[in-house]
Amino acid sequence: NTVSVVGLGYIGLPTAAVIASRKKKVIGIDVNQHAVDTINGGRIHIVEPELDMLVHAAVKERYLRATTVPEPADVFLIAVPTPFKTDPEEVSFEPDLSYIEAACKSIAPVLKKGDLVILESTSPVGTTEKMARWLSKERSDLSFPQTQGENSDIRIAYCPERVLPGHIIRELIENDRIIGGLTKQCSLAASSFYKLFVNGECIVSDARTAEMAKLTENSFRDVNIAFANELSLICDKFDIDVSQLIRLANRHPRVNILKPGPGVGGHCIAVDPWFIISEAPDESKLIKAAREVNKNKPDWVLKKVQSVMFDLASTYGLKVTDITFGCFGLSFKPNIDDLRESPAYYVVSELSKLYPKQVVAVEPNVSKLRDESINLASIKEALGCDILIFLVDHDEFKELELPEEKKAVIDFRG
Ligand code: SAJ
Repeated sequence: NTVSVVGLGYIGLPTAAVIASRKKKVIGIDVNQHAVDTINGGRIHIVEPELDMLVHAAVKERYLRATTVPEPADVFLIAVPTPFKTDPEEVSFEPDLSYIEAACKSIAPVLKKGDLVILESTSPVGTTEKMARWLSKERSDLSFPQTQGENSDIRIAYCPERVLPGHIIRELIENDRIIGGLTKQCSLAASSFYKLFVNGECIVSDARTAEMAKLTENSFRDVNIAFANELSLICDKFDIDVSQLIRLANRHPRVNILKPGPGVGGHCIAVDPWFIISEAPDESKLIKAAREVNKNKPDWVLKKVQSVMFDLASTYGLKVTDITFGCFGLSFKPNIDDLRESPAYYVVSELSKLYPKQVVAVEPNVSKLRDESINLASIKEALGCDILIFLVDHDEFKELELPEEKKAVIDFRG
């Protein structure tokens, strides 16, 4: 049996490599010629622990091969991006399914009777049904699960990815999977496919529930982080240490509050709730409010830093243009190099625009930045600044000895 993985990004490539490591023939498809060439050379174009070794071995042993043109296979696994179309004012969001539609169009000509097509990309509810429609429209044969039920000639399922960046390979194998077939036979086919490489349980559901489950998991986390972030604003007003407060409240057997921070970053939690909100705006008021709390947090952080700066200026009789800022952390969460949608990066970048030459940033996981307006520095250099701002709880920062005479320390990560 041959497996074709469409989209060789953060999810598709690790999945292709893990399946290939089970000695299955895998054809990876991507529109990006550079990614295809890199992979065929046994190398990778993204950063993820263990992935380089896995891809290198799979390509060398000829189980994995990448191409830009789809070829016949028995299973097609679609893992392409589903971004959001944002209007210039950022007031409305609309899911952009064009990559899924393009993937369907590209594989339709090579599909044959008995093939299994699985969608893994995070998608609004109803997308798998749309995918089936797109596929049948492209093929002259109209037999697909919605109209033909179990008589359809191909099987279609939605099975969301749920892996944590930084631990993708382990979680791909160990996590339970939700299997959402368009029919019972579709679910059974998808379930037996995942059992090839998944040690977790494969739990059968239906396509719509599986789509909603993925959105629910990330919205749950967003809402819970928003609660912690809202508490941090309230505590600031009451002059209470929010970290200590949460530690105490969490001693209650049924309370488990997450950690506040400068905001929510990454390309999943800050985006996925919109897939629910945009389709059910009247019903998802709490999810929307939580998203707004998290989205507004970086600007609150920026204002907080400025108010500390003005206090410092008046207390020490300093000029604002003489005060220096040492910022600790740029990535969207601890111990990774990923800067996408990072609130820490946003704060440092805005601060650097306001006070050029007064801001330095330490990011132990990144050696070079594209944005030249941010000045990277060593821990030692940053510790020498007037205001120390902790934005990411990297391991390197936890054991720091702060200079005794420090004018101001602002810790947004507890
Ligand atoms: N964060 C806080 N406080 C917390 C926890 C997280 O401020 O207590 C912040 C982080 O600093 C970061 C953001 O939230 O900026 C998101 O980080 P994360 O570790 O919660 O999640 P991601 O985006 O790395 O991965 C999530 C995971 N989803 C869940 O845990 C429900 C992962 O399992 C998903 O596969 C992934 O999204 C995805 O691809 O959807």
